[in-house]
Amino acid sequence: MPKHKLKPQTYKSLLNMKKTLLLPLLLLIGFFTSATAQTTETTFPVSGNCSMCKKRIETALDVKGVQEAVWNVDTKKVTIKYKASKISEDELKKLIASAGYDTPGYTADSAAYKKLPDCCQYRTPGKHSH
Ligand SMILES: [Cu+2]
Repeated sequence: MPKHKLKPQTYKSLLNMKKTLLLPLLLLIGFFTSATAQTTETTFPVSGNCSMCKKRIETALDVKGVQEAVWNVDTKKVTIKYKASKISEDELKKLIASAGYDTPGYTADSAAYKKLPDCCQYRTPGKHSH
């Protein structure tokens, strides 16, 4: 039987199928809504100079539990969307510090800071060449 010649019976069973699918679909939507609700957003200052710093800071935050990390070169602040069940704000700050950047409560790892290019050494004024 060609597929486009559906009998009324078949339509009915299709409608029934839609009803049966509705419940799991609603459950699925509920699941995603609650998953979104578990996302925590935080913003705090992070020292830095330029787009290279931005890349380094954001790369340091590219870990499990972090959904989005954006460092703003103008405000020198990072905004992180993360799952508090997977990672804590303190851990996020430690990641940034270990990449060589100061953030409230955590001073940059000095070895990592020394490795930064001159232009990125945010503690030395006047070295900013870009
Ligand atoms: Cu830089």
